[in-house]
Amino acid sequence: GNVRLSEGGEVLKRFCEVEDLCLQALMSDVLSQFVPQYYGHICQDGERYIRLEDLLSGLKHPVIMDCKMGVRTYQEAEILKARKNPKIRTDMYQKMVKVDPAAPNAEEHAQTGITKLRYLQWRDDSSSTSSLGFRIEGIMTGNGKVLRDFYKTRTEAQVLETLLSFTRNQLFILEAYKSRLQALSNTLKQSSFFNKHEIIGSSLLFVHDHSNKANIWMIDFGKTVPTLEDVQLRHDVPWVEGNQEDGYLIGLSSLISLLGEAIKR
Ligand code: 4IP
Ligand code: MN
Repeated sequence: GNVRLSEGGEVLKRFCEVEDLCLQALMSDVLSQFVPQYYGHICQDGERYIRLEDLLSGLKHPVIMDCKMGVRTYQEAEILKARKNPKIRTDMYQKMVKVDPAAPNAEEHAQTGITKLRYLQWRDDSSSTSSLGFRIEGIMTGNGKVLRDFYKTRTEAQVLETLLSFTRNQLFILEAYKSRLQALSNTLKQSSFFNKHEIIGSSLLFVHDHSNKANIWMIDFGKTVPTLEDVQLRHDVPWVEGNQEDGYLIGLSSLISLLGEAIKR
């Protein structure tokens, strides 16, 4: 999508101020070891880009999985937009119908449109986001094939099957992923960035290759914002409108326990 390769082990990502501010802050946080190295900006052909470490550099036929973290993937501001000035999106109605023709109600069918909030909530509820606190967004297999059909991967059993096929049941890889997530969990507790940011739509990128290297990185901070009034978030409690909670740690413990299940298999 908005990431493109550049020379010299770097990637360029379309500039986004919200993300840029997060990356700058993260470079001097204990979490920096879980975030791609940030090298500032560059302008090319009149477009501004963020320069980041290429996480795939040096890997042979990497296998990649993107997990979007949190119990919701929309900001609280999206609710206000839907209330004040509901914009009806035909493209989102069409994406919804393609996955589940029965999902729209009579009114939505009649107007062949839905709000972005409605679409994102439906995505969260039909995937594992609302229940497990994360969802699988996409997988790239070693031969470069991209799998994106995880819209209805919702139950623990379905996610577990996907994790097993992604890792091809390789115990060594599953264990490496699990311990990396446990290290992340410990580091998040010490991070001053983490307790003062609402992390929405951010992913964990799982990467392994045939040499048994396996790693996990925090990416995508375009909707990660400092909390209002310096509120400290817990990240492990349910979200109710206004509490700013994102459920990041709910997703992280689900992932750790599912990897534990996969290891037992
Ligand atoms: C996408 O839905 C994702 O939610 C995008 O979020 C979002 O982009 C898109 O909104 C929405 O259509 P699907 O993944 O189901 O296709 P992300 O970029 O975090 O994946 P935003 O703009 O919210 O970042 P629109 O409004 O860009 O269509
Ligand atoms: Mn986006």
